[in-house]
Amino acid sequence: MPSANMNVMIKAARKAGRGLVKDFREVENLQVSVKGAGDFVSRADREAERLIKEELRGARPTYGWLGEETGTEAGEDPTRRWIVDPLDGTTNFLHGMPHWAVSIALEHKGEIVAGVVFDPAKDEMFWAEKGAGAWMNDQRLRVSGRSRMIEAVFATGVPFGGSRHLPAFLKDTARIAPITAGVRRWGSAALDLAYVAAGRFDGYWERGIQPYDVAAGVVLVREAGGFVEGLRKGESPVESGAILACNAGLFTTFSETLRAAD
Ligand code: 2AM
Ligand code: CA
Ligand code: CA
Repeated sequence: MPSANMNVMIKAARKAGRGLVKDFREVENLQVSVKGAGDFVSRADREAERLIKEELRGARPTYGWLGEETGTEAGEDPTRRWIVDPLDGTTNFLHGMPHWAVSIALEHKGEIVAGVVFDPAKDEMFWAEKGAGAWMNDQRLRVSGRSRMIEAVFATGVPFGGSRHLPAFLKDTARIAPITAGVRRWGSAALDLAYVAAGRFDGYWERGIQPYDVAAGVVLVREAGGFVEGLRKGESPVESGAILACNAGLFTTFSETLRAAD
């Protein structure tokens, strides 16, 4: 049974999802000019964040806030904070590709205790709460059982637009790609982690990410029996900007391959 907080998070994600689906249809139907598309999408994600904030702050007015579009706001309760990316996978959205999501996490005393990643185009609601398991709609999730790298498929993100993380990413890929069944770049960090939780991807790594990209996904993977760590040993996967996640059987090989000294 989802908790009261989880019901609030799911309701907020659905509400934002409904608005985003309408906007996405306009993009798909080419009613948005290529020139105006960037502005259209930034309006869509600002509106989605507004809806989410209204819902979450309405239900839990004392909690703090971190949202991609509106930044941070301290709450009366310094121990609890919502972490929200209203639209993760913006580039897919803009190009009419149905692979994007709403991501909402709840942090308590510095730890992510609940997360929702909602893919409205496929009506897949991924949700997890610490100690209560990970779910997709009403189906329990479990990470994959593959323990051989050569059978495993990994998701990642390619650093964009002149990012300083590109050389390290190329090194990672040179190590991982030759020993695995495949590497995918689908453009939504939140869904990459949800798919690891669902056993679709066997693992995921990325550099140059923000807390709101991965906060909800981290609890999904852990509650589905997977491992999540900072790419640099000992660092936070949510705060450090570099993350790895996978099932238990692959963890040693995957993490050691990515962390190997040059
Ligand atoms: P976004 O769609 O919310 O921007 C994919 O690798 C991840 O990187 C996604 O979580 C995506 O989030 C983020 N991303 C993609 N392009 C980006 C850009 N130009 N600037 C910042 N983040 C980006
Ligand atoms: Ca994002
Ligand atoms: Ca976003």
